[in-house]
Amino acid sequence: VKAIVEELRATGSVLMSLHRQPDGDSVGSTLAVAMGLRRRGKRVTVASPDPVPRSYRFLPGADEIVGWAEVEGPFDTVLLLDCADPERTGAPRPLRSYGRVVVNIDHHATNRAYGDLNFVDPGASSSAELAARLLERLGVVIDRDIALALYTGIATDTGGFRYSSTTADTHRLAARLVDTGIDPGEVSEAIYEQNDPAALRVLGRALSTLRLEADGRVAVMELRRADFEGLPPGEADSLGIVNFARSIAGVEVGCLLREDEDGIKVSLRSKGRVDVGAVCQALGGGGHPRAAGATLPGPLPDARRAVLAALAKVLEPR
Ligand SMILES: [Mn+2]
Repeated sequence: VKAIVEELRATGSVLMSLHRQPDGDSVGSTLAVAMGLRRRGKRVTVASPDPVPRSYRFLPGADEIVGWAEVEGPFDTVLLLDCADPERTGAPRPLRSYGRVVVNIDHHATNRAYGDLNFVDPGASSSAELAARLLERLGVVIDRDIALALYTGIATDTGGFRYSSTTADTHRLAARLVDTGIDPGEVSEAIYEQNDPAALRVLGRALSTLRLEADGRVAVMELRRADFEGLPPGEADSLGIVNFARSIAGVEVGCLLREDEDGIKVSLRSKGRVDVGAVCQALGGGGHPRAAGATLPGPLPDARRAVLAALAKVLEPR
């Protein structure tokens, strides 16, 4: 962290990027650090490969995020948070062509320390938790706006403080953030209660395909392209459809298969006994032990077979 703090103290301009299909942690941790750096007099540009989902557009600075086509360099520093691998930024050119130093801050266990400077802690609940530690080391005062962004990252990546990645430290940090004057109820409403009715209908279609496999230990749902036609990207994701599959009694892994232009997007969620991060890595994807994803070639029934075969290998016999 020391080398990163020194780099960010010395830098004049910073390019940051969200990851593809940005979630609350990607948007929250990145905007928090961007605000902190701007307050220290740095010129900061935040790029994103995909539009910011509607549920995170209330965050200060979200409307200043630009597409990669608008990025003009060069910058002193390229700084990424929550990007398990550099491909996730969707940058059209190698990251090193945008700046002389690439800094990588993340909590994904699959992160391979691809930066020149790396701060990777898989024990952290979220990249926002790491962002808070960094801002503190930079001497940035965490005000209400920064707290709002950090809180959003932590609350979304811990599933509302429900996952076991939530530690006493996570709660202590959240308490400090709430002390700045943010209202957790308002944040929850902004994130979870702005659903598009069309997205809920997509959820309904997914639920209607629910099937139990592997002796009731895997629940699978499917979405075909026609099921979410016309819905802005990310809108259905924000409902956490796959979590409904995991929520069933006796189910260890929830699975959502979704037809996409690149193939079949697979999302897996585990209650903890099965490491779905490893399963998705074997399928060419990645993620966390309890939440991971991969993209497989279609058609859908083939992808379904491949996922169930990969899960059968790791499900311990009862
Ligand atoms: Mn994250």
